[in-house]
Amino acid sequence: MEKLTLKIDGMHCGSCAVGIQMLASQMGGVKSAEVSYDDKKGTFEFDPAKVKKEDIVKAIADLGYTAS
Ligand SMILES: [Cu+2]
Repeated sequence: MEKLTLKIDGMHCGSCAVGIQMLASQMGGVKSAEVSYDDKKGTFEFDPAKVKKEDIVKAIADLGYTAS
């Protein structure tokens, strides 16, 4: 299991954070997702054999946010 912390730009309220959190936790291979609107950060725990860091970044970008 690998842990990844991303800086997430483009969130404008707490439900943005919840939306990203829900999307990420529904991805196969992602064990946990915690997104903080206040910190503009997200922490994801994932299985690198099933999902790549780039996949998570892309999924967040598809929602309209910038993860780096
Ligand atoms: Cu929002």
